[in-house]
Amino acid sequence: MKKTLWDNYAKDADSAKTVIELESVRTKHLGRKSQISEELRKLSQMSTEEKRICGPELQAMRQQITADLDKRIQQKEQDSYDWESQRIDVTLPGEKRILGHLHPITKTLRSIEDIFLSLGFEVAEGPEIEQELYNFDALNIPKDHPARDMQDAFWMKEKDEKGNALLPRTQTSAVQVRYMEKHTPPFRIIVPGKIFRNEATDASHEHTFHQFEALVVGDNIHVSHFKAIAQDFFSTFFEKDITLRLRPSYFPFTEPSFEFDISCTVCKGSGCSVCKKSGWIEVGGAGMVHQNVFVSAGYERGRYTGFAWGFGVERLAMMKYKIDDIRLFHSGDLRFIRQF
Ligand code: FA5
Repeated sequence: MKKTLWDNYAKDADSAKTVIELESVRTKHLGRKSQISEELRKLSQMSTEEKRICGPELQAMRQQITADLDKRIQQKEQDSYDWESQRIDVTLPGEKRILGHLHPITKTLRSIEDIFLSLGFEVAEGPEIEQELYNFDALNIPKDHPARDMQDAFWMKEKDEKGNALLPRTQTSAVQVRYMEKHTPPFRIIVPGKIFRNEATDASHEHTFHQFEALVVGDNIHVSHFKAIAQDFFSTFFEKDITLRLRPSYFPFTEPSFEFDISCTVCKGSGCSVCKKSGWIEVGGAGMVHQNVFVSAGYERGRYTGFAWGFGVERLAMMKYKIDDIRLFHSGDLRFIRQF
């Protein structure tokens, strides 16, 4: 019986040419309707003695056929593998992959940070959702002060856990008192960050944009320090000699306050469409830190002097890359982004 089972199986297995045919042999010789299954079913009618002999014999035959089939299938798979189609031609040109890259604003922020780090400044940060206290009150802008209208704010419906009114900050100046509360002069920091204003947009105004604040506080800091550092920064940033101009202005948190212009990087001051024929471009506000702000931070009135400025990052990027509409930065238009 054993021999017949094996011979029948081996005959079929030898004539099978493919893996599929070998699988049919498996069904025929090991499946439910196979002879071996038939013999196994008959065991129940046999005597105990017969069962003791035939049972293990049939199981061993099953295992032998299974093992032999597995071996044959593995061999067939190897023989029929199409090695040629898997060959890699290393001389073929590579496929070009589209890589992402940094957004022009991120690039601009990074180059600003690099320049200031090389001048010995530290980079400080603050939250984008800010307390009314740091964004306004501590900066010498009390609630009923008309200067609040200089920057239209969005307000949050929720207050924080201590009941403080919250808003998306309208200026990076909000970080000034936050930083000073925790640090003692002398120090020099820049604060790059995103800010938000409830404004109508046009080619040079966004509701969401970036500023970078500079704050230098110590003994005997004066306007000439500010001018020298700004001159150095702009010449390095634009990789050309830049002339600065300060005009008197008003900010509640600085006294005196300035509006800050640089010579037009496009026409070098002779007058063009970018500078509206004036030869100058306004880039930010600045001034000597008001003593009331130092008092808000817990410093003694009159103990320190310092300067601060807040420059618009998009405006600088527009001049550097010659972009004529600020709204392009957040447009999500890949034709624009891919140029950088
Ligand atoms: C301020 O935000 C003051 N915090 C600046 C400051 C800091 C003064 C420290 C004194 C001391 P102002 O609102 O002018 O000032 O904004 C400063 C700069 O941000 C502007 O000169 C401009 O470059 C940029 N800016 C202002 N509004 C917008 C806007 N809607 N879109 C894009 N850039 C803007």
